Amino acid sequence: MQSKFRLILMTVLLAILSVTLSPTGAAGQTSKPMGHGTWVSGTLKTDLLQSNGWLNTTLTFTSNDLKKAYGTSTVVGKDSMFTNVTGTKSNSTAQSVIWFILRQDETPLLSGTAGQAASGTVTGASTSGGNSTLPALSTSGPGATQNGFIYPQWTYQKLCDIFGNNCYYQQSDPVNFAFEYKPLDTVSNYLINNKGWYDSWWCSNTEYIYDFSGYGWKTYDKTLAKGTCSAIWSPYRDHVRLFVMANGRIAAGAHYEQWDPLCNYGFGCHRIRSWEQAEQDLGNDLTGLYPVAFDNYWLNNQKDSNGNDPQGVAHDGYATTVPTSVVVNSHPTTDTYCRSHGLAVDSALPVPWWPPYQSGYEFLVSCGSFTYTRYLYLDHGTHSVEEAASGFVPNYAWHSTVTIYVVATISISGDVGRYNHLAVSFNV
Ligand SMILES: [Ca+2]
Repeated sequence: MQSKFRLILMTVLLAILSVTLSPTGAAGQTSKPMGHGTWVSGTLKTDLLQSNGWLNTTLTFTSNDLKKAYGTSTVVGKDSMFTNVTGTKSNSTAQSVIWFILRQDETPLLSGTAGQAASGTVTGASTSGGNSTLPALSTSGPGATQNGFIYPQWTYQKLCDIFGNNCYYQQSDPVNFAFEYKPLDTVSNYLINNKGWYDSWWCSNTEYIYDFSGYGWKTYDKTLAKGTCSAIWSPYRDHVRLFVMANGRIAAGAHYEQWDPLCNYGFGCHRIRSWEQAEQDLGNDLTGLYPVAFDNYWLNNQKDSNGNDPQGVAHDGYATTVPTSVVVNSHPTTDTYCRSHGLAVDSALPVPWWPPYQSGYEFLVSCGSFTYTRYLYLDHGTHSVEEAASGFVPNYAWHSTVTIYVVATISISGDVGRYNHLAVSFNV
C-alpha cells in the first residue's frame, strides 16, 4: 500500500516537474498549434565576430512579451557570412525591437483578399478588343492554398531557446518571386551559366518559409546572387533565396541590396535598396528560358517606405512569376476581315464563343497578326487549351501556333476557323 502511494506521489511530482521545465507543454511536434503568431517587443542584442574573413552574427532576443505568450524569455539565432574582410574583431550592441513572431508549431494566418492573378498580354495586334484578362487560376482549383494563396507570403529568420527546443520564426522579407513547378536546377543552371549569377550560400543569411503544401517550416534550397558580396568598389547586387514547396511550386524572396562597409560599427552589412528592382532583374534574366509574368500574382505582402517598416523599402504586394504560359501567335492567311479570337482552358471552345452568345472565351478582336500570352496557375494533372478565329477554313482562314510552356515546351500549329480549332492537352 505504501509503495503504491509512493508511486502515485512520484508520478505527481514528475508531472509537476515536467510542466515547470516546459511551461508551454511539450516541444516540437507533440504540442498543439497555439495560433498564428503574435507581436512582441523586446531587446535585441547583436554580437558580431569578424574572423578569417567570416562575419559571425549572434542575435539574442529577450522579451517579456515572448515569455508571457510562450513561456520563453530569451531566444538566440546564429548566422555566418564570408565577407573577406581581414582582421579579427568583435562588437556587441543592443536595441529595442518589435517583432512579429511565430512559434514552430504555429502557422501563418494570411489576411486580406486571396489569390488573384492578372492574366494575359497582347502584343502586335492591329486592333484589340475582347477580354485579355480572363481568369488565370485553374477552374479545378490551384492545389494547396492558405487563405486562397498558392505561395507563402513571407520569409522568416529562425531563433531558438537556449536549449534549442522551442524555435521561433520572425517575419522578414516579402515573397516576391515564384515559379510554377519548374525544376530548380534548370532555373539555377540557366542563371549561373548564361546570366552571371552564382551560388551565394557563403554570402547569405539563412531564411525560412512556412510551406502549407506539405513541408511546414523549411529553409531555402538555393540562394543565388548577381554582383559581388562585399566589394566596396562594386557594392550592389541582386540576391534571391529559392524555396521548393512540397507540391513542386517554388517561392522566392528577391532583393536588390548594397554592401555598406560602415554599418554595424564598421563590420558591414547588406542594406536592402529595392524589392521591385530584383524582381525586374531576375525576370529579365529568365525571359530567355520561360515567359515571365511581371508583378502578376497578388500576395498581399506590400511594404511601404514611410518608415514604419524597419527595412524602409516599398513593395507593391505582387509577386513576379514564371507561370504555366500559353502563347498564341496568329495571322490571317486567306481572311480579310477582323475576327474574334477565342481560347478555352480545360473545356471545349463553344461555337459561337463570342459575345453576346458567350463570355469568358474571347480574348481579342483583331484584323491582323498578334501574339497573345495567357498566364495560368494550374493544379497538377492533365489540362487542355483550345484556340480558334471566327473566320472559315479555307477561304477566310487564320494560321495559329499555340505554345505551352510547362517544364518542356509543347507547340502545335494549324489553320483555324470557327469550325476548325487547334486543341492541345498537356500535363503540369
Ligand atoms: Ca512586386
